[in-house]
Amino acid sequence: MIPQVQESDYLYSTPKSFSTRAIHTGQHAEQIHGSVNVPIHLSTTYKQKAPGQPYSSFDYTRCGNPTRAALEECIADLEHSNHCITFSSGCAAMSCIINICKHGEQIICCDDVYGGTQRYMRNFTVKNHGIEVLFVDITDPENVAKAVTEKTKLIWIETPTNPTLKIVDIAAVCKIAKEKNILSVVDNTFATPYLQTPRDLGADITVNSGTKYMGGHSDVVFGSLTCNDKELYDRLFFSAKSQGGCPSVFDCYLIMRSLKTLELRVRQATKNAYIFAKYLESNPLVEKVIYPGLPSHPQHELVKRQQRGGGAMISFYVKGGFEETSKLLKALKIFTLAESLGGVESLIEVPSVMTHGSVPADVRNQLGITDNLVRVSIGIENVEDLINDMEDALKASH
Ligand code: P1T
Repeated sequence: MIPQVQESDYLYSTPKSFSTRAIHTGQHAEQIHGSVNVPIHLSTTYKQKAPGQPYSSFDYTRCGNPTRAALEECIADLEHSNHCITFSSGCAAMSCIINICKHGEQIICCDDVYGGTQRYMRNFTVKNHGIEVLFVDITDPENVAKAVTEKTKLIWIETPTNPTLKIVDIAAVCKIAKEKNILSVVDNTFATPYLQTPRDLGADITVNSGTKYMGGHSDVVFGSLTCNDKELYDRLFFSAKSQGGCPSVFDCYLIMRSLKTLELRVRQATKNAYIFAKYLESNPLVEKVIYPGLPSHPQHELVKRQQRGGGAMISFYVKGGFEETSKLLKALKIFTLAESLGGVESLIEVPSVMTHGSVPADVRNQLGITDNLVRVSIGIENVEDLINDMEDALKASH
């Protein structure tokens, strides 16, 4: 039986004119031929009238490009921000931000954070750059207040977290950060600007792996950051252009194209995920379901306060261990066993040996990233087909 649902069950509110802004902001008809779509400007360099006098603001594509500028204007608008910088990956956006910290300073990072973010912080930020990183359970804002020292320069928030879908109270943590003059960053990859706008809750910087929902078709690796403050933007832009992780112009075009359907995709995937999570909860071969949109999530009230819906990521524990989990993954026909998330197709993975394999084993165990924890990214397929696929595979695994 497919659970029957109403829109208000899985979407709590909607951002104003989201699709209108996604389709139009920064994307004006081109002046010479009237092309409706923003052209792909492949030129790496720009002719100048005289030395130091370019025709417009562009002189070299690593530092700026007309296609990219159109996209950046659009993303800034969707994230309720004044400025945006785009990157060749989410990790490039992350390292650009972290690299504005200096030797001897300190970062507080939520403990359950994407494995790649942890890898960068543990290996480069700490070991090579001499910046201390404290991994703290910041789902309790009190823990942030306790961890802050005079050296703290940045608080890194990811919410919902990857992969255990814990929720950080953005407003509460950013308030502490603001009082102490510390920069706050929110990785908004899982929620997307459609379901959550951290800037409205006091975050200084929002970062996204556009590889996920923004791109939405598992065919572009991309990242972005947004902020409001011009002086902060200038520091971040200096970091970005110096490190050189700018995105390809063709990828910018693909992301711009995908953003136009972000609302439609996220709405459908969220609806599917809510139905799918309810189904999982009813299956006796599933030990526990973690889905922010269900009342069983310990922070569901906070989710309803700070997100516009539960999103399309679900984690669950399969009854048994790695053997049952492996059998389940083998038996699935529609879900694809693969890392990443946010595409139109449903993906499934085992974080302990895939996305979070680089996290030390003791830290994984402490966070509950065990070998029977499975993470699914629900796509926009027919949800009945997804449920039937999972039902058959669960039966085959036990
Ligand atoms: O892959 P990249 O575009 O560099 O994005 C890194 C990243 C940043 N932040 C979050 C919350 C992420 O989930 C990721 C990438 N995550 C996966 C590939 C994954 O399967 O979880």
